[in-house]
Amino acid sequence: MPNFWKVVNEVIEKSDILLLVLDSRLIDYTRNAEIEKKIERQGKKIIYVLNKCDLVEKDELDSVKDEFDYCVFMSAVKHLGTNILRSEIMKLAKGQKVTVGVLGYPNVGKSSVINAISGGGGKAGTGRMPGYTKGLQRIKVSEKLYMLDAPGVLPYKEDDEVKHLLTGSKDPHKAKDPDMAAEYLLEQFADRDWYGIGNVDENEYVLEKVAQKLNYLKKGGEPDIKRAAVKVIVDWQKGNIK
Ligand SMILES: Nc1nc2c(ncn2[C@@H]2O[C@H](COP(=O)(O)OP(=O)(O)OP(=O)(O)O)[C@@H](O)[C@H]2O)c(=O)[nH]1
Ligand SMILES: [Mg+2]
Repeated sequence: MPNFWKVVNEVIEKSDILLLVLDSRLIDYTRNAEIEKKIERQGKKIIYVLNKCDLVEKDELDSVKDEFDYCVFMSAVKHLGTNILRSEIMKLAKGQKVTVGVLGYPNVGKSSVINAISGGGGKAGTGRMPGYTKGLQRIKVSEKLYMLDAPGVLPYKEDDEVKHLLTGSKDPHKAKDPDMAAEYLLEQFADRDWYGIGNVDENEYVLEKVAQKLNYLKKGGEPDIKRAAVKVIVDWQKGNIK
């Protein structure tokens, strides 16, 4: 993982406007007060981009709108919000040439947002696994608009694997303990019954039922909990379950 403050400071310094990209499913998780303060202290403007909004219900989003001064709901993959975001940027830029830096957790869709704004063409590399973007990259969108794509960064003091798995900042295959994050999702959204396991009794273990349902069995027929947990998190990160 690249050095957090080194990346953040460099992007802030080189930018006139900052896009802070958040995951619409986990807004509070992916917000970072320290970065916000730092940008404000430097008198630079922030636009919050609530990306992956295709993965949440609209009424959920309406209720968070008031939390932000400038925010745009966006789906970089479905091209929702692209024009609004571009016009918000140009409004703040007041017709001047601007550099817009893009910051956020790994895998929230920073590079995808840049590509959407650039009108496709895939100028910024994107990938399913967190940690795709390696170094700072300057991308010309138009004569007046330049964007800085940065690697995703996690605050140092954070060492919360569950959070990193839920936000897509960590590859579930490399998780020490994927069970906790998977259980959290399955319990939090039990009503959605993603894997068709039906009701889970108190004395049953939800991941065990998922493993059985998916036919993930170890030699001897025991359910492969870990494999099921990784599958649940991968599905969540990819937006296959929502
Ligand atoms: N459903 C959905 N998926 C998205 C959206 N935006 C990006 N993704 C997916 O999220 C994954 C990460 O996208 P990237 O643009 O590479 O994310 P990033 O923040 O640049 O990631 P790093 O460079 O690794 O920090 C990719 O699989 C994208 O297809 C969106 O609006 N909706
Ligand atoms: Mg990237």
